[in-house]
Amino acid sequence: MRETVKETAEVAQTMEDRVELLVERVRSGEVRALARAISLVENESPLARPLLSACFPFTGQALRIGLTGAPGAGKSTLVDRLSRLFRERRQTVGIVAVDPTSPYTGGAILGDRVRMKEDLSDSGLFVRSMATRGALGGLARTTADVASVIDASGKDLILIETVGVGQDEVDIVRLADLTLVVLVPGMGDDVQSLKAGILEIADIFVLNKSDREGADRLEMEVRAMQSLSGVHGSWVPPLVRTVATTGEGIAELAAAIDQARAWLAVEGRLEERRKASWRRRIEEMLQYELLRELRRQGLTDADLDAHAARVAAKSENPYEVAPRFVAQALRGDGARGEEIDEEIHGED
Ligand SMILES: Nc1nc2c(ncn2[C@@H]2O[C@H](COP(=O)(O)OP(=O)(O)OP(=O)(O)O)[C@@H](O)[C@H]2O)c(=O)[nH]1
Ligand SMILES: [Mg+2]
Repeated sequence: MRETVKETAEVAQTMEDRVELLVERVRSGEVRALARAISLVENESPLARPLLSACFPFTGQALRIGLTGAPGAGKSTLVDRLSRLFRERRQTVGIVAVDPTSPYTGGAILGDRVRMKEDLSDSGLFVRSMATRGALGGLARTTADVASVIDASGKDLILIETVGVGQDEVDIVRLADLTLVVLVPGMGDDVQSLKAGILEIADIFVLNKSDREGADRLEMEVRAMQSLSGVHGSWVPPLVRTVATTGEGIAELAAAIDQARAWLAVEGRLEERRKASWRRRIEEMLQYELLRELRRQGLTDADLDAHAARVAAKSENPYEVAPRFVAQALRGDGARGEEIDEEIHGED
């Protein structure tokens, strides 16, 4: 009954009022409102941008911790353990798990392996698994925005789990304040085969499954490699051995996180990181907004396909087409494919 009244009222309100109301509910800790707000962001609803804009003033409080590592390294188990420990300390926690989606089948490869379970009795813990459907603006951007909404809900910590396989994942961890790279023994030359980018962003190395054979060797390899990097200035990424399934080493890992947090808190280091992250994000936002504006002016996927076909056939020059699109978007006079065709091909 109450819900019906509320919803009827919502429909009658302007978009701004609806967004404002939703943000209020998110901030008051209403789990359903938070889930709904995230869905709006994930689905790129027209409400997403005003919603994110309204959330923005309330963000920046949470510490964002990214966890990355090979499939099955134990990231979810670690996140589960860590979040329980943080909750015991009365810290509120948000969890975002990014499941990679096969670009070929559109199905989640690892979807059912996420082990974190939302404790429904605990309002201080919020878990969201992101289905990655190859959204328009890129996975990293959507993940950042989802984290912002959770941030606005007042969580102290946000744990972002992502499988470290490609550039997208590097981008995702780059939006974290602090990055944990999870390694496991017995995966052959796995230290060597790890992407350089992933290693550079590691603030803490977690050697999980250290109950397995090869943990000593892995530790030696990481230490050897570490001495070559030194990208973090005065911070030497510690190496923490864990057995996520039993909880061994989790207290040490939390202590390492505390130390990293303390290190970040001085000399404007956290601000510096966030500034770098925003620099990238603003650029991405500009790209996204430009494409959005072109689409709003009528540019369709079919138009883009047609241009791609002509460019591939060498009958059109992309270095002429792209700047013309941009110029038209800025003039706001409609960047339809045909108009550009006319401009390019009309005279002959
Ligand atoms: N022996 C051992 N097994 C572990 C440990 N940590 C996790 N596992 C097991 O490893 C498997 C994968 O764990 P997950 O936590 O799902 O790993 P993940 O990295 O989140 O996996 P994806 O999200 O699918 O990439 C599970 O069967 C866990 O029980 C550990 O420290 N030791
Ligand atoms: Mg997982």
